[in-house]
Amino acid sequence: MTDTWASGRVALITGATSGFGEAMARRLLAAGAHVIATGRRAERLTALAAELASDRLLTRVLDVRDPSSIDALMADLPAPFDAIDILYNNVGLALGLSKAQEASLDDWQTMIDTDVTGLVRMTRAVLPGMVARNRGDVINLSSVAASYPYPGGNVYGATKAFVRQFSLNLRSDLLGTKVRVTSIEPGMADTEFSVVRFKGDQASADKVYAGVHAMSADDVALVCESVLKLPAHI
Ligand code: NDP
Ligand code: 8X3
Repeated sequence: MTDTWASGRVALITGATSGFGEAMARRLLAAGAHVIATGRRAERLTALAAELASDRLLTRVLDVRDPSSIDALMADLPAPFDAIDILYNNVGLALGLSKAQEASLDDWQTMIDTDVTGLVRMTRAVLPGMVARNRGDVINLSSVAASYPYPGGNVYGATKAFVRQFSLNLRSDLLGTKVRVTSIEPGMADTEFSVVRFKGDQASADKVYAGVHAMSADDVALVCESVLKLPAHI
């Protein structure tokens, strides 16, 4: 493969078994990057590896809510996959659409553990290497829900506001380095997001996208690709 904008770059993608993460993994791999694709569903990772059949693709089971899972991933990356310079911090989920006075506290805790604590832990695991190499892109998946509330969005929206604000604060800390942080805040995109939100209820999930020209996962990957193509000073 001839050199491209992605040649020689190493991307760690969280949530690569579906949706935005899978689309980004495909795009990065096609563009020549080395890709570490992660997620909890081992069978999806195995299928992806079999389909894409590339020695630039490494798959690893990862649960971002489990610190030991993150430690094990980071401790066991063979060269050149150990020099990560793209962190696609994509894992996140919404659970339920109940109003705050009726919502499940367990669901709230799972969203916070995943969307906030998981993303923070992944960032803390990868950032020191990027700073040491003075090279890198952190792409954090926030949402329009970070800025625009809707009934039942309560804790999900708040986790995404955290992601956006965390991204802005990271920029302050990284000023003077060539590590760039980008908060991506998509609107509605047709992925497994709503099936997860409605806990497997496909009919309720389908209603979310009925009559709407929702984005695809690859549309979002295209936006992220345009960020990754920018020179480091932008
Ligand atoms: P999907 O449900 O399609 O994908 C979510 C991915 O996250 C899956 O690969 C899932 O894999 C993984 N995941 C979930 N929990 C964990 C965990 N604990 N540890 C590791 N991996 C986990 O959703 P999207 O692709 O749509 O969402 C991606 C991100 O974009 C999320 O942060 C979401 O909040 C955000 N977003 C989505 C929008 C939309 O409309 N779709 C709009 C705006 C933002 P597995 O189950 O195998 O672990
Ligand atoms: C996902 C988009 O509008 O369903 O973050 O919250 S929305």
